[in-house]
Amino acid sequence: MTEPKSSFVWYNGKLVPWEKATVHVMSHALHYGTSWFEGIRCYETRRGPEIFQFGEHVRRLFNSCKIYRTDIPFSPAEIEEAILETIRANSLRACYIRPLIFRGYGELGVNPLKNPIDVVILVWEWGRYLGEDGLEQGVDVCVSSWARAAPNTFPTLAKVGGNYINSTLINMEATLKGYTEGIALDTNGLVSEGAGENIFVIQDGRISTPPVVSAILPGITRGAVITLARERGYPVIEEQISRERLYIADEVFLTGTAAEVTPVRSVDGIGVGPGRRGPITSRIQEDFFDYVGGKVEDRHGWMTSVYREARVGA
Ligand code: PPE
Repeated sequence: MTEPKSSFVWYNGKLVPWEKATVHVMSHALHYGTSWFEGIRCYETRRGPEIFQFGEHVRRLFNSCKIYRTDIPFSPAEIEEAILETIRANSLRACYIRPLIFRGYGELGVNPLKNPIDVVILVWEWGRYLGEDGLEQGVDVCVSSWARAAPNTFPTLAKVGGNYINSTLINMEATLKGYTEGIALDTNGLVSEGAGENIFVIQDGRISTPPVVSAILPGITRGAVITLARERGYPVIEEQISRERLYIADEVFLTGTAAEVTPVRSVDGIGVGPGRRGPITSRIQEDFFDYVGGKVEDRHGWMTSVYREARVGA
């Protein structure tokens, strides 16, 4: 396990050396989970380094903060520019990008409103989230005994630090039992998502994925994969999915910025289809990696060049 690291971190408007990007232990976020973040990937393409779905991620970051009445002290264009600057300062060509907004050191107590809103941007090289083998062979997952948040408890559309304490329970349970990842159900007992990924189920050539009301984070990779699959002519529907459909599916796969498109080969020890990556999953993986790798034209305008001219008036 190597610790993530690069040279510079963007911290409230300035680039600082990685080692200097620290917080006081009295920071609100450390005590109460009051942080909002994104995970974005920059890919090395034939056209140069490009960020996948840049605008969508920055938009979701602002929406996550809006739900929690947190005004980011920078505009979306300034955050975008800061991200580009951070990648360039670190001379990275392919990396994972983690903008993080958090309530800092001010008062203690659950009311966060008087605490400062700090903004950091971290970039580093992050390889295969669920393992290199996982992408080809598929991963083994289990259904977690932990459910996702009930409606009107922890808003799942917000990518907020506090929500991830649930993800850690799901992932720890799975990995300590020898699985690569855990799949959570919602409080109705229907399939929701992985600890850090959305899930797709394929049966008889039809692709299904849980809808937003199944307590999912509506993934940006999920959205792109739905578009790519439909372009290939596969019907994709958002529908509530019962647990047992995972056991009888022909194919199952996970999507996420970190996880990309990863096949699932077993659920609770039951082989999915023939127990290896299936043909539709392979096709979708290929389409996804061709797109983000710049092997095909950027027909949807999903890619943003890192070394484009700096925007005027950002
Ligand atoms: N659900 C959850 C709970 C989730 O954390 C992610 C992303 C997704 C779905 C997929 O969303 P998207 O990346 O927009 O396609 N998880 C991020 C963090 C993972 C981590 O361990 O940290 C990610 O993939 O970047």
